Amino acid sequence: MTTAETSTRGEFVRQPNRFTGRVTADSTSGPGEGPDDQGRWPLEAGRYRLVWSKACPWAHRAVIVRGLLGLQDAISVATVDPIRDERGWRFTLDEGGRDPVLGIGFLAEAYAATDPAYTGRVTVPSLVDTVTGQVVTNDYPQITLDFSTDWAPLATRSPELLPAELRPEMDALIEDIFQDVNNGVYRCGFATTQEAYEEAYARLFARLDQLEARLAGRRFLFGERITEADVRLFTTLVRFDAVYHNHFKCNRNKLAEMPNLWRYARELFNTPGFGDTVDFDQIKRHYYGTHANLNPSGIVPAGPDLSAWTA
Ligand SMILES: N[C@@H](CCC(=O)N[C@@H](CS)C(=O)NCC(=O)O)C(=O)O
Repeated sequence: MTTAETSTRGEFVRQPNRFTGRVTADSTSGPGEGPDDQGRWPLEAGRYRLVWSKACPWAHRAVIVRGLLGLQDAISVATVDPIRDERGWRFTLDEGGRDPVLGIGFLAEAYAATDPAYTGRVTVPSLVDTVTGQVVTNDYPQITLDFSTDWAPLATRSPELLPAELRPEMDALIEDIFQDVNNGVYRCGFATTQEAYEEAYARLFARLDQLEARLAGRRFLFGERITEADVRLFTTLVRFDAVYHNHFKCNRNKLAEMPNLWRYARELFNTPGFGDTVDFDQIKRHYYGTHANLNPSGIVPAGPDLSAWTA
């Protein structure tokens, strides 16, 4: 299948993020006002709503970071149905099929309220302003960085997910993890030529081998402390055996066959804020039920046995 996100070589090329607003402490707008002349929305507890799907790794990372930083009272969360219909992400898990705060049935309504001409994919995570109903941002890499920095005045915990002294090395590592692992599994699954698939597969497993070696001498990616990089790697690893190994043909081996990565992923899973945000049922139903080109029957595999995550 060829889409707007397929290159002529059959590679999956992810669309850019349309909305890149920022909520900042130095916005000159007052409470309830829109962005200032530099596009900065005012920081306000309870004003913005994070729309996520439990299935989505990009949205999942935002929910984990929100929890680790203790931003639950500052940023509310709306959960969409893991299965989209032809109008996209929908609030069918909520009473009456509407988000109780935003009052909309589809995330696309917030996109239309922000940019009526928008024709791209409507994506989670999206941070939506409850005052205007507009999308502030769907820029998933920036959202978690902002939670650690701009949102710090409202955070009730301070785990230091982005220690300044680690930033240069961490920024390089999270870029490698994004290209080859987070997005790499999608590049395997959505490739439309053998060549593009094999290239993505080789890069994915070369990177996982490198991370496996890195974790031989480290508890987490940067030693004893959990950082943003761990959150980003975790959301792909936790979906690996349940979905990517089979559905996206990332099948050189399972995560459970890479001892250091497996030990690491399970330790994170059993850390408060990680495993308690994982819903394997919604993850599996989303992927296997959504990509009809990859899984025309829509049948959701019964396995694998996921009990080892909590053992
Ligand atoms: N905003 C990013 C990443 C977020 C993303 O792709 N989220 C997925 C779920 S994992 C989504 O919302 N997909 C909606 C769609 O494909 O229509 C993008 O546009 O690529």
